Amino acid sequence: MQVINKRFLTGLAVASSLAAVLCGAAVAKPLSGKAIKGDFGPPQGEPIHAVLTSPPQVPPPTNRKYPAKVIVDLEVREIEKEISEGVRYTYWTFGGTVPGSFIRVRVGDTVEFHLKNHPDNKMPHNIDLHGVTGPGGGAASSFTAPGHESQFTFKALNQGLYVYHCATAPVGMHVANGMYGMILVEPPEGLPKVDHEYYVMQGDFYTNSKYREKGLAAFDMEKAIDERPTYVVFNGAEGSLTGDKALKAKVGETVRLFVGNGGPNLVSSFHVIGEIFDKVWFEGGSHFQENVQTTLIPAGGAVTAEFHLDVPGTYILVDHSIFRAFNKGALAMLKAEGPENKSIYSGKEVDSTYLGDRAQPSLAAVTHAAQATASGTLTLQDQVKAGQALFTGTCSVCHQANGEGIAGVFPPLAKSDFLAADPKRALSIVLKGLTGKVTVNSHEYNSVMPPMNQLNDDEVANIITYVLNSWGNPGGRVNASDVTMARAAAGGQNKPAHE
Ligand code: HEC
Ligand SMILES: [Cu+2]
Repeated sequence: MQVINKRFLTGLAVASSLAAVLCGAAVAKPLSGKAIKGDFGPPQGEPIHAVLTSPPQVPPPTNRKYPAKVIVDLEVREIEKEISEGVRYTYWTFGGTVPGSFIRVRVGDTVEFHLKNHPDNKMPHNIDLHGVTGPGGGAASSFTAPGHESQFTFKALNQGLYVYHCATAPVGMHVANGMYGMILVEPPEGLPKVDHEYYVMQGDFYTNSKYREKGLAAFDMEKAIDERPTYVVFNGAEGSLTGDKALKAKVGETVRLFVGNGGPNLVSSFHVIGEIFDKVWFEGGSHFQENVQTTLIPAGGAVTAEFHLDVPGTYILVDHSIFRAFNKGALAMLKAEGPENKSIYSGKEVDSTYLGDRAQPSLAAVTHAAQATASGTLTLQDQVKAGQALFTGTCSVCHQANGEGIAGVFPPLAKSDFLAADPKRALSIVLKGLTGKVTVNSHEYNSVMPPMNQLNDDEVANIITYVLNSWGNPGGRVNASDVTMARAAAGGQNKPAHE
């Protein structure tokens, strides 16, 4: 688009000068005589091979005071990887990762771009870099069949942070499968030094199976057209930047995030819980805004955001379209270590009530149970472990981790006589919720439990089995088909909300 606009504007300029002087020859003169912004002349020195990095890493600054010829070698790989615990997806990638390799050049550089399409790939691909001045941003010159390589050259005339993506038909499908990344075109003087630079990019994914449904998920064109993503994630997969893989920094340091949005459909309301961006170069451009809470990143757009870390803890990166964060995966973490500063914040590590099961780095037990179910080897132990992991994020908010509840507000599940009297009733309580008077261990409750129908049948069975086998409860076991029956009895309105 940007390219087209620029052409359009140039056209306008030509047209208006034409109108002014009424002479075609006179127009050519001022245009050719003017130095083009961002053109620092021919490349100098030896050609340089660009350092490409995988997310969340960013290549080092160019530290160059002159324009050079920079050679970029980028290989397209089609690979199967996890999009969520136990869920595999076939990604199409630039450089083997989603987002693709980060490219860093200096304004005025002449970039010789080599796009390789690995022979094992099934699809043709190309690349449109938003930092390119020229039709298609390189797309027309880079169409590459599997086992082939294309080459084209461009001069990086505009500084800024730019998205690149595949533009081979069907374009939306190539982008939805992960074919996007970023190129930073540094200003002539480079960027000010900071302690950490990280590369984070959001994307929406459309699968033919439900959210977190284990197994191999395939691309779903209809959902993509309808803009109903199954996953919205940072750096290609749910949990790619949580737990041990969280971004890291120390108190007192300044962090610079290069944040892009590959789309293909959604716009991101990018926010870091517990931080304020000191500066945001919005839309990847040259101006910054200060003291920003949430910044909007268009599909195919980017921002550079900087903040100083004043207190330790875990900061949560989200798309503040918040169901995406808690129910589709758009959640990442930055862990800041260092001394507390109680005058700024009283201090607490992670707010696990806020984060639910996202506070945990892994739901491996849930994945294991799903695999065991598929192979017919599910044990009581598997169910209990999976149920415990799920209980933590779903039920513990109210019933508490130890099942004791909160007196007068949330009834206990530990040694609950109400539960023991009819364990299967608990299934419909989870599916349908519960309102009105209930008496648990001779205390009356008259409150509301919302339906938990975001859980699938396996998950409900495992949670109830865990509850029945914990805290001195009578034991017992519930399986997924019991839940299926309870759901059917509850009527069609209780279909799992996972999509
Ligand atoms: C938002 C708070 C909340 C969440 C989350 C919640 N519950 Fe409840 N639960 C309640 C309340 C309140 C009641 C009592 C409702 C009433 O007074 O009618 C209740 C009642 C129950 C009961 C029957 C009473 C008893 O103590 O035996 C069971 C069983 C139960 N919940 C299980 C669960 C399970 C399992 C989960 C997780 C899948 C869960 N609840 C999630 C609030 C919650
Ligand atoms: Cu492609």
